[in-house]
Order: sequence, then C-alpha cells, then structure tokens
Amino acid sequence: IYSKPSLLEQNFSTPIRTFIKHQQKTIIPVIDMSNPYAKHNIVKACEEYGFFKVINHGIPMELMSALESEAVKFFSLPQFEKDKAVPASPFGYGNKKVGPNGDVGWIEYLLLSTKLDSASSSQLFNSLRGNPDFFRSLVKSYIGSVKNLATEVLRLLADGLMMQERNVFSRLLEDEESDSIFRLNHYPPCPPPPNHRNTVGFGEHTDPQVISVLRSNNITGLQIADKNGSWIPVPPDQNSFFINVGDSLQVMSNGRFKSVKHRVIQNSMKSRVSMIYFGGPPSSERIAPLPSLLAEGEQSLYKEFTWSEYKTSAYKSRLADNRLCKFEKQ
Ligand code: GA4
Repeated sequence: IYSKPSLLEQNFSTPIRTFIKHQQKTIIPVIDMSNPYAKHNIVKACEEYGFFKVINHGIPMELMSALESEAVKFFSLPQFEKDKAVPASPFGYGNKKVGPNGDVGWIEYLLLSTKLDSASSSQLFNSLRGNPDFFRSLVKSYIGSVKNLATEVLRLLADGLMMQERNVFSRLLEDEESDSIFRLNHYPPCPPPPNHRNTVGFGEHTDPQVISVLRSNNITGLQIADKNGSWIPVPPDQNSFFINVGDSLQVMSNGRFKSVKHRVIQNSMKSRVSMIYFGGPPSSERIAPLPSLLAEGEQSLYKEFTWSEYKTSAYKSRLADNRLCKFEKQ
C-alpha cells in the first residue's frame, strides 16, 4: 500500500525528535532502534535525506573497537609490507587509487567480499602480515552483526511502508548469493594543501548497492550532500552507525528514497578509520520499483536491469558520475 506523505505526517505524532544539530539547523536524523516509532522515522529519513544515524543498535562496542585496532595494526605496517597484500582489483589492499577508472584520494583501504570462506578470501587474508585467522574471524563476526542491523532496518522500512512482505528488501542481503562488500578505510593525516582547499579522502559518489552501514572512529571527514547540493559535515560518533540508502533502494522505491551523495574530506591531523558494509543483491536479481510501492497510475522511472548489469556499468564509471541516469526512462 502506498502511504501518501500527508497520511504519514499524521501518523507522526511522535516524529523524529532527535536530530544532530549543525549550525543551529536540525539535520541528520537519529533513529533509536528501541523506539516503537523507529519504522516511521526510518521511512521519513530515507525519503528526506537517504541518510541517518542509528543508536541503541545492540552491537557491542568491544567488537567495533577490536576490529578497528586490527585494522590500525595493519595500516601501521611499513608500506612495503602492505604492498605484499593481494591488490584491490577487485578485492584486496588499495592505496590512493579508488576504483578502476582513474579516481584517487588520500586513502588506503582493504576491500573484501563478504564471502569470507571463499578461496580468494583465504588467499587475501593469508597475504596480510600478522594473524590472518584472527583478523578474518573478527571481520566475520563484525559483518554478521552489521548485516543483522541492516536487515532489521530494512524490515522496519518495509513495515513502516505497510508492505505485506516484511522481507522485500532484507531478503536481498540475506540471500546466500547476496553480492555484498566490506571495506576498511584509513585516511592518514595529511598536511593542509597550500591553496587552503580541503584534501579529498574519498571523492563524492553514491553507493550502488541497497544499503550501506558505516562506523568510524571519532575523527571528522564524512559529509553528505543535502537537497540543494550543499555539503553537510556529519559529526563522527564511534558508538553509532550511519546508514545510507544506495542506488538500488532508490530504484526499488521508484525514487521515493534518495541514494545520498557523500564524500570524505581529509582535513584533520589525525587518522580517520572507517568500516563499511555495503549490502547488495544477488547478481541475477532484477532491480525495479516494487509494484506495491507504486501509486495508482504511477510509472516506473527506470529501465529494467539486473544487479549484475548495474555493477558492470558502475565499474565503467568514474566515482562522481550519476550512475543511475543511464537507466532512467526519458
Ligand atoms: C562506491 C561504494 C563502495 O565503496 C564500492 C566502490 C567501488 C570501488 O571502490 O571499487 C567503486 C564505487 C563504489 C562506485 C563506482 C566504481 C566502483 C569505485 C568506482 C569508480 C566498493 C562500490 O561498490 O562502488
């Protein structure tokens, strides 16, 4: 059932009360997972921002900090040791280069498939110095926890939309064939450039998947673009998760939910470390607006495609490109 925004507003007697304040303006929504109104607040946040912070998520801080410190150990190795790791094409260690098409940033990272038991994953972990089995087991429990959080958020989203199938979105991530990715980023400190401009850590882009779950240490850098294209700094919070809508969810909602443009600016003298789970669909999944979300007479804004077609096209694009526009109906 399509709930008209006006109806939703009426249900909002207890709307999103908690916001992150920025320069006297209220912006980034905060979703309290223990609040019975969470489902409505998630719908609203996905519509208005495509981005929100999640608190009372139930994931132990120890797990986040244990993985962070393993990541820090790896990134603190001498460069020649890190260069022994499998390169990030597609999965492995990457330094300064982002993606295959010439994008660069002030960043180094480990990009992993969430299929950690595969032969290629074993090869990757074995190419890392230190204790690969411990590192892998930490990554595994962390991915398990954030995947649960992501699927819970997606179930609440379906609930908030009053959809009969509560798992319409979450099943994509739960599927054995789900093509999800995990990324550990390290933005090393950098001297301010002489022109007083910010150094880009990770250039502006939208995430192609369904949903992304980010956790970082308490160092600033993440910014999201608002409706007018202005950059809004997201105050970091190492105890919480930040969730953003990806291109696939934008399509499934026929543009009702916004795949938020975001970037990371390296303007600090301290290292920023982030870990992001990108929940994606199985390769063969057809990505299209859900019929039950279309109002009477509402047409799909997008041409049909499968996740594998979208990914192929995304990997031919530059980071800042609008990847969905190729799939928009004229
Ligand atoms: C953006 C979201 C994820 O970090 C990522 C990125 C991927 C990469 O770093 O290899 C991409 C980028 C991301 C979108 C367009 C392509 C692919 C770099 C790039 C230029 C892992 C993903 O899935 O898409």
